[in-house]
Amino acid sequence: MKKKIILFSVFTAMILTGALGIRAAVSQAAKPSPLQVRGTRIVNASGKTITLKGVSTHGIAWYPQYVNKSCFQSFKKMGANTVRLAFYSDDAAGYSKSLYKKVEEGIQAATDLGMYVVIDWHILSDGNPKTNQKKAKEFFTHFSKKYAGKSNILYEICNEPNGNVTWEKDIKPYASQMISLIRKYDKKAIIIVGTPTWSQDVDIVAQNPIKNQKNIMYALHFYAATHKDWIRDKLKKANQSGLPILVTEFSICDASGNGALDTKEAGKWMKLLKKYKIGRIAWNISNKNETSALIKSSCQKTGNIKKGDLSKSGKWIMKNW
Ligand code: IDC
Repeated sequence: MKKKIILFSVFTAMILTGALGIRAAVSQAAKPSPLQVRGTRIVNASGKTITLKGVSTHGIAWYPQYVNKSCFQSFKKMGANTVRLAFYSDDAAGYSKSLYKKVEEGIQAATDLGMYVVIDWHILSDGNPKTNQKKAKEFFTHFSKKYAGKSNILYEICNEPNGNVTWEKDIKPYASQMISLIRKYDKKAIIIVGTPTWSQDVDIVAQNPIKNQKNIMYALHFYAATHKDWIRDKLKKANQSGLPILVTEFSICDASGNGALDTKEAGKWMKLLKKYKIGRIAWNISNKNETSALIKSSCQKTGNIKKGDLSKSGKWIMKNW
């Protein structure tokens, strides 16, 4: 009888610790450690270097169906710890205030999964960040107020400045204003600033970065079949002078988001990013008929995406990033 009781209590204890163990794991996943910029790197609360590996949505006006938990979870299983929500700022590219809700859904989904989220103000055809700055202010006021103090939010304030735009006259003043605006509410979150020439000229920014602000990083974007040694040289130069860089967008096709893949150049990029421990976010979560789409165009699923559902670029990236 005694034996039976002992066996029973051992068994109960096992079940209990098992259940608690699972619970602990879940709640751990739900709370990513707050990030800060230290030197050229991102570290967590205990000072450990964190390399962000992420996937970016396509424009959420065009592909809102992929902004859901099951979809993000699929990429998490394949190694992603970050999701970037691309919110195009130009009216012609689908800007609409009604899409704030989609961004919020995306943040919730990523937060539930314990993932980091980059809220991306996706300027593109509106090459100068000042063009739509009024809307940008409204956007970042809304989100920084709502998510102030959450440990998993990063703000990317201007995707890719381009055209007749300079760091000194346009981007830096824009960034300074937006940083002050965000910091009114969110004192700590990492803010990522776009750089001239579609976020390539990190070397120019490194000569005159933003001063007296914490947790600021600078964007570098590449499409491996177009952007090769000369952009990697910019990255090396900027990194060596101490500029904290995050690759908030890349693919291994050409800069149109389409065309042939260049895995040789992509391999060189990955090697360099790993060496410097620079984070990287892959463009784009959709099944659009273009080679940068991570999901193959014959796949209609918007969640529970498996390796077999990925496009060629998707497969290469998930294997090699
Ligand atoms: C591309 C999309 C494509 C869309 C186009 C215009 O892949 O489907 O039609 O934008 O909105 C960027 C931009 C990113 C581009 C991508 C590929 O940040 O918005 O997406 N790209 O051209 N910079 C360099 C390349």
